[in-house]
Amino acid sequence: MPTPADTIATLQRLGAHNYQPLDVVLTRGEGVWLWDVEGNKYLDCLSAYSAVNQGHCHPRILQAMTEQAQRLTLTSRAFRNDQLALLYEELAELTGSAKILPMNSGAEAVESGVKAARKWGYEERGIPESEAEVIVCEDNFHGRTISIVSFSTDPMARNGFGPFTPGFRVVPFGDIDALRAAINPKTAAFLVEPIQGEAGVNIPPPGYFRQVREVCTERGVTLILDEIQTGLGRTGRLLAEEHEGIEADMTLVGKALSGGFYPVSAVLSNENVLGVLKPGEHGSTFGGNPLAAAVARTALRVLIDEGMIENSAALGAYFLGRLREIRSDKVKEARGRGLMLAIELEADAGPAKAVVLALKDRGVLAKDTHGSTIRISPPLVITRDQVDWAVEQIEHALA
Ligand code: IF1
Repeated sequence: MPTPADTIATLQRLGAHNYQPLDVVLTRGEGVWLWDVEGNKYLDCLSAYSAVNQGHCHPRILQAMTEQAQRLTLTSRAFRNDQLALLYEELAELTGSAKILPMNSGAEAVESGVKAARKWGYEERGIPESEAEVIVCEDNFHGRTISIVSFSTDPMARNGFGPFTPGFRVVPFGDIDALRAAINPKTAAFLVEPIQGEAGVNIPPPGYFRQVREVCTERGVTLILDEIQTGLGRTGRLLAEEHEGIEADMTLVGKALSGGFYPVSAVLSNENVLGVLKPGEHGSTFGGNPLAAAVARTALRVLIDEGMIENSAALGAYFLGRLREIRSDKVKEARGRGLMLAIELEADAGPAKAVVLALKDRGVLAKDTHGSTIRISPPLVITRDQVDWAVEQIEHALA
């Protein structure tokens, strides 16, 4: 059995160094808990960036996966299968979508949404061919493909990967006047996260999205909400857009759509935007496969059946309240919605990474972002006692 040091050495030797992970070698997960190869137990406060909302290795999703895996895993979309229609019905009923495009990774859902919105712009809005513009926000994070990093404002995500895909315009997040000014006859869509996750859990001013909805409706711009991280219960509602009382024209989901068992994502839209895609114009080898569909259906079911969304709202409010009670001159602000939380440290409090490392030593796994912010996003099945314990560890780690 290799030692953790051997494992880490092999990962460093043979793996591309596109991550700098914590030196914890995990081997088992159950609910909110993770164990490393030395038997140490951790409370997961990242949930694989919100892909494990249902808790690690949820037994009902595991059962759905193993049963389907013994029957049929992949046919390609050249043929039909008996699981995909069932997933479509579940998603359409839960989200009110009229058309669905199943993909695999979140980035693929983003790319597919932008492709459909551009084509819709040419065919339905008369935008001159190859001149469509998509408006995005500063500090956005939508994935890692070349077109997606083409509109990133993070040098680390872009440097060295040019030349970049044209046709994107950047506006400040939360600034409705900037959005209004950016919209022009070539604007096909506005792509935005309801809450910016990687940017450090940036919540827009109240009413911003209601105004966004009005402006996009008024000017005939497709509103694409990227709910790949905020969706599926993370913010205390099935979709974060519900907090704003609006409905997107196109919604992107992924991550927890499979409960962390399998890459599954989807583009959800009204009739007309996805309606522009004709046979042979878009596709994916694994997109919409029966195994992904069976897993995703159960992942959605357990979110609803086991009250995880309500728990996210209640325990998120409780967790945020407890975080705000912490008396530490290091803490600038605690913020969040549902169980999508963050602690921002004062500029002179030293790197958030130091607190993350101290948390690891106390049995809590969390992630820092942008140097001074610690992301806190446990699985939605967390209990009050576990929140209390986590807050205690956070207080000690800060001290
Ligand atoms: C990494 C960040 C989070 C996403 C939103 C699309 C995607 C993501 C709102 C693409 C993915 C992941 C990617 C992963 C770490 C993580 C992340 F730090 F990178 F930014 F969550 F905040 N839209 N986010 O958050 O989905 O293709 O990855 O399935 O790249 O390190 P994907």
